[in-house]
Amino acid sequence: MINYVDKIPNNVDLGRDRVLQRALEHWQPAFLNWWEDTGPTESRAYEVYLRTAISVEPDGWAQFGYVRMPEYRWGIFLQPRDEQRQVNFGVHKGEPAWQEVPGEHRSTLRRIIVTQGDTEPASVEQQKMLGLSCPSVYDLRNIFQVNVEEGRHLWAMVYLLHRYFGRDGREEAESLLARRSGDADNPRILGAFNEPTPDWLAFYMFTFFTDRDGKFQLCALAESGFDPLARTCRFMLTEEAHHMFVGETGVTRIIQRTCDVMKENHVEDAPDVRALGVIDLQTIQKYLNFHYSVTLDLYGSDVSSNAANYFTSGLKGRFEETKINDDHLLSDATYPVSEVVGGKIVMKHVPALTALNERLRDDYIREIESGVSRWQRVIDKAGIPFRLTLPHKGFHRAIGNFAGHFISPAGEVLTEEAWKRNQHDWLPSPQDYSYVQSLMSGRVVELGKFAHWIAPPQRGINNNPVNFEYVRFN
Ligand code: BYC
Repeated sequence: MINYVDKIPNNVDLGRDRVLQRALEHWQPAFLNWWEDTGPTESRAYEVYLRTAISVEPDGWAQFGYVRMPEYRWGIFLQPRDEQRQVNFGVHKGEPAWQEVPGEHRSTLRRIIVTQGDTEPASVEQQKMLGLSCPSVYDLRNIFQVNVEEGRHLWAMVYLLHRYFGRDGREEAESLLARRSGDADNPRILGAFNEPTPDWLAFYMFTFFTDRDGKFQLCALAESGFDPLARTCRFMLTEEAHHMFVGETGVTRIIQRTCDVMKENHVEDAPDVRALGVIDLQTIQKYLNFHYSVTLDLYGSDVSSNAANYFTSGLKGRFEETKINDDHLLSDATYPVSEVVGGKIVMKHVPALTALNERLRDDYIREIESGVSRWQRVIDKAGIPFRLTLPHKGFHRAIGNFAGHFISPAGEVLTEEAWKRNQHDWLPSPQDYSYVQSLMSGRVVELGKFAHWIAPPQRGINNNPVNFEYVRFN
C-alpha cells in the first residue's frame, strides 16, 4: 500500500532514508512552482474529478475524487520487487537484477533517465493553454488527468535521480524543472516535445501517437537490468494506457462528428464540410501525417551505437524482451533498415544490435496501424469514400537515415523543391491551423454539452454519466 501520511506519498519506505527524504522535500516546492508557472492555465481553484494511485496492485490502484490540482498527491510508486528477477539480456544476462547502479554504466543510465524524465513536464507545458478551449467538461477532466499523471511521471524519474545518482542526480532533477518546451535557449531534449500543441485535434493526435512512444519506450525500460527503473516504468505504464485512450477516442469522436454532419448534409468536399463547422477528413489526415512523423523521430537513428550499447550493457531491452525467443544477445542476428541511395529507398540488413531503435519503431508502427484502421471503420460505416493512410516511414523525418531527404507520403524520393510545393497538401498549413483553432475559440462548460465539432463519448469516467460534473469551477 501507499503511504499517504508522509509529505511525499510513496511505497518505497522513504521515511527510512532521511537524507533522501529531505532532498526530495526540497525539490517538492520547486516542482509546485513549476506547476504553478507552466501547468494548466487558470485551473488553480478548480476541483477536478481525478484518479489517484492508492495501491500498485493491478486491481486496485485508482481512487476517484475531487482534487484541486496543486493539491494532487504526486508521489513515488514502484511495482513490488521480485527477488528472483535477473538481467534478461546483454552480456550480464543471468546475473541478479541490479538494485544499485553499476558504476561503469552510471552516466549512460543517468542520460536515459533524464531523457525519459524530460518528456513528462514538456508535455504539460505543451498543453498548458488547452483548458481554455475545451470541447466539454468531460474532456477538460481528461486533459487534467493526463497532466497530473505526466507530473507524477516526472516524480518517478526524479526519485531515481535523487536516490541513485547523488549530486549529479540532484542537479539533473533541477534542470528538469528549468528547461521549457519550445524555449529558444533552454529547450526540452527531444524534438517532438518542443512542437506546439495548439488545439484539441493536435492534443488527441499527440496522446495517440506520442504518448504511445511513451508506452514503447517505457516497455523497453521496464525490461532494464536496473531493477528500480524497471519497477517504476511498470507502474507508469498502467497510467499511460488512459492517455492513449484519450487520444484514440478523441480522434474517433472528431471523425464520427464529421462523418455524421457530412451524411446529414450530403456533402463531401472539404470546403463544404468546413462551412458546416466541423473538421474535414483531409485536415485530420494532415494532422495524422504530422504527429506520426515527428513521433517516429523519437525512436532515434535507425542505426545507433548508443542503442546497441544500452542493450549489451543490460540497461534498455526490446519490446516484450522476455517473450522473444532468441539468445537475447543478438550476436549474429541482422535486421532490415531502409536508406536512400541514388534517389531510391533501398533496404539493407545491418547487425540487429545496432538496429534496436528501428526495431522498436517497427513494433510501434504495428500498433499504430491497428489504431488507424479503427478510425477508418468509422468512416467506412458512414459509407464515405475516404481512406486515412499512414505516410511512408521516411516522410518528414529529421532523425535517422531519412533526415535530409524529401520523401512524399507515398514513399517517392523528391527534390526539395517538389516536396515544398506539395507540403501543405500533406502537413497542416497555417490556414488549416487557423481553421481548426477558429472552431475552438472558447470553452464548453455546460454539463453534458459538447462542442459542435466533436461527438460525445460513449460513456463517462468511472461509470459516471457523460453529463457528470467532472470539474467544479468554483
Ligand atoms: N530529438 O543514437 P541516436 C514519453 C539525439 S515519450 C532530438 O539515434 P539514441 C512521453 C540523441 O539524443 C518517451 N534529438 O539516439 C510521451 C543523440 O544525441 P547525442 C521518452 C534526438 O540515443 C508523451 C543523437 O541524436 N523516452 O514518455 O539511440 C507525453 C544520436 O542519437 C532525437 C525515451 O525517449 C530526437 N527525436 O536514441 C509524455 C527513452 N532522437 O548523444 C511522455 C529514453 C535522437 O549525439 N531515451 N536524438 O547528443 C532513449 O532511449 C534514447 O535517448 C532515444 C534516442 C531513443 C530517444
